[in-house]
Amino acid sequence: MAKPLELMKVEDITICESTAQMITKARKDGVELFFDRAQSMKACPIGEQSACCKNCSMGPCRMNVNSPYDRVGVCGATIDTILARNFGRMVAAGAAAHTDHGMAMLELFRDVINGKVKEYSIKDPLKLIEIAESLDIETEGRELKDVAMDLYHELEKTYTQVEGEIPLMKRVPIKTLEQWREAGVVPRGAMREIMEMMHRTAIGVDQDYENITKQITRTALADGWGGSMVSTDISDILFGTPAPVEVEVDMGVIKEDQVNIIVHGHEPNLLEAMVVSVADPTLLAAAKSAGAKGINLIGMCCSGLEAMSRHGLPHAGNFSDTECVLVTGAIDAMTVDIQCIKQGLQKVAAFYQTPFITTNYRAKIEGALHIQLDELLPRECTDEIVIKAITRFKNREKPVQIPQVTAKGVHGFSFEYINYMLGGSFRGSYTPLNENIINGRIRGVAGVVGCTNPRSKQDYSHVELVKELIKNDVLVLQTGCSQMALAKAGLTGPGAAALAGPGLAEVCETVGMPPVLGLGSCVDNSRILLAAAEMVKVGGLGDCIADLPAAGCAPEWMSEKAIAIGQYFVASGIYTVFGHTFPMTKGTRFEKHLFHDLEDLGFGKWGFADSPKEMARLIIAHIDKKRAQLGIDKTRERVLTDMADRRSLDALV
Ligand code: SF4
Ligand code: MSK
Repeated sequence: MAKPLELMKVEDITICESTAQMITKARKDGVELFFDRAQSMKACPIGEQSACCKNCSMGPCRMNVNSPYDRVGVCGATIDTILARNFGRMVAAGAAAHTDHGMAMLELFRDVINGKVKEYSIKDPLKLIEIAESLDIETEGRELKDVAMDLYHELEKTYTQVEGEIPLMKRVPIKTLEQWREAGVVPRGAMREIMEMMHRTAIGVDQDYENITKQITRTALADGWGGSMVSTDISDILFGTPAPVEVEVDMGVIKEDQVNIIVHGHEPNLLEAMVVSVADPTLLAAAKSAGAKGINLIGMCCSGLEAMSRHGLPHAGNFSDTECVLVTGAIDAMTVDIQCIKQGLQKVAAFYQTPFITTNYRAKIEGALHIQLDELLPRECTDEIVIKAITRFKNREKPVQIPQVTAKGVHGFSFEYINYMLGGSFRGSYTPLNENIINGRIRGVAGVVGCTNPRSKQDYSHVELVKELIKNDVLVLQTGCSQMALAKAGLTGPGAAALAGPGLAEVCETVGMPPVLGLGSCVDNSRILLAAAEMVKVGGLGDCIADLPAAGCAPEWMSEKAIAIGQYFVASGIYTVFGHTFPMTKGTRFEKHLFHDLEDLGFGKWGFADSPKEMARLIIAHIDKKRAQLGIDKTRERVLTDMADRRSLDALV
C-alpha cells in the first residue's frame, strides 16, 4: 500500500495511546490508514465551504468563496440558494440514515409480536406500556401482544404519515410545539418530509433560502422526534432499557489468548444475536479445542455502545479506531452492519488476514464476505461468523501486538434511569436536577456528542471540551463516538467528579453519579431531547426547550447524520456548536440565518468554533445568558452539609 510522502507526527493525529501505537505499527507494516489519506487528500476549498452545486448538468457551478455574491450559477442560483440546498440534502441524507434504521427496528418489533421472529422477545414490557399510554393507546385489561400491535401501527405513522402531526409530537413541550405550529414546521412522516426535501432542492424548485430552511427543519424534526426516537424506544423494548453498568474500554480489551470478534455498526440486533452465539457451549468448546481460552466479543462504534450499556460488553474504540484494532493482528473476525463503516477497512482486514464480514443487504463492501443476517434465523449468520473467527484464531500467522491500555467507566444512563437516579424509585423525577440548576450547583446541561474525524486530532476536542464544561459545573450528557472518547480518557467513572466544579461535584457525590453521563449511540440523541422535554415539564426553567440553560456540541463531527442531529437540536430550541469545520460560506445571508435569525424566530441557533476552549466559552456564555433570562443568574446562598448533618442523615438510613 502506498504511503503518503510526509507523515504527520503520531502525537498530532491522536491523543489516544492505543491508536497512536497502532498507527506506528501500521506504518512499520506498510499499511495505509484513513489518517494517512486525510493528510494526502486535502479538502477541496470550495466544497469545504459548500460553495458548489452539481444539482444539474448545466454545472457543476462554483461560487467565489472570497466574494460569494459576485456570481451566480448557470441557472441563476445564488450562493444562499446553493448553500441551503446543499445543507438540506445533508439533513435529508442524515435523517434517512436514522429513519431507515428506525423503521427496520420497528419492522423487527412487528415480527417479534406476530411470532415470525422467535430469537428475540419483549424485554421491557413496562416501557412498552408506558409508551403506549403516552400515545393514548388503551392498555387496561388488554393482552400485551394486542397493545404492542396497536403501538406498532401508531409508531409506523412516524415514517409513513402523509398528512397532519405524527403521534410522537405528544412528547414535545406544548410551547415548543406551538412555536413549531406557528412556524409551519411540525413534521409529517419522515418518508414524506425527506421526499419533499429532495424535491425542493432539485434544479428549479425552491430558490428561497428561508423557505428551504423551513423544510430542512421539518425534515430534521421528523428524524429527532420521530424516526430516531422510535429506534431508541423499540431497541429498549426489545433488548432492554439500559441501566448503569461498569465497563472496560479501549484496545486493551482485546485478548491475545482468546478468539476476538469485533462487531461494528449501528443496529443492535446483530450484536444481540452475537451475544447468544458466543455463549453457545458447542462454539465455546470449538474455540477451546482450537487452543483459545474463550471467545471475546467486543463492540465498536454505536451498536457497540448499545451492547455495552445493555450487557456490559467491552468496547474497543470509536470511529477513528476501527482500522487500528485490525492492526493489532489479534482480531479473528470483524463483522459490520450499517453506517460509519469505512470501505478502507476491507484492505486493512485483508492485510492482517482477518475475515471482514458484512451482514446487511443495504451495506455490502467490495472484497468483503457477505453473510446476510436473516432476522428469522439470526444465529445462522452469527454462528457462521464465530466459526470463521475460530478458524482464523487457529491459523493466526500475523504477529500480534495489543496496546495494553484500558479504562473503566460507568455507562447506560437512559432517560428513565436519570429519572430514577435523581428522584428515587418511588418518586422518580427530574425535579432534583431542575432544583440544582436553579440553586446554581449545576450551571446548565450540555449534550456533547458525535463523531471523530481524521482531519481533527482524535478525541482531543471532545475530552478538552468536556473537562472545561464540568470544571464550570456544566453537567454533560453524551452519545456516540464522543462518549467513547471520554470513556477512553477515563472521564466516565465517578472519579471524574474530582475534575468537576464544586457545585457539580457535590451533586455527583450526593447522587453517586459521574459528571459525564453516557446515553448510548447516535440515534439515542433522542434521549437528550426527552431529558430536555422533561426539564421543561417539571418546571422552574421556563416554558419551552429554548428557555433551558442548555447547549449541544459535536466537536469532531464528520457524518451527514451529525448535521441532521444538529439541526433537530437547533429546531428544538438548543444552541448547537459544531467544531473543526462547517459546510458554510462565511458572510452569506444563509450563514446569518442559521447562526442568528433562527434564535429570533424562537428556535435555537448554530454556533461554530475550532478549538475546544472556544467551544466551551460559547456554550458557557449561552448557558449564562439563559440563566440571566430566567432570573436565576444570582445563585442562591449555598448551604453545605457539615459532618453533623451527615451523621444525622446516616442515622436515617
Ligand atoms: Fe449550476 Fe444551477 Fe445546475 Fe446548480 S442547479 S449546477 S447552480 S445550473
Ligand atoms: S458512529 S455517526 S462516527 S457518532 Fe454512530 Fe460515531 Fe458519528 Fe458514526
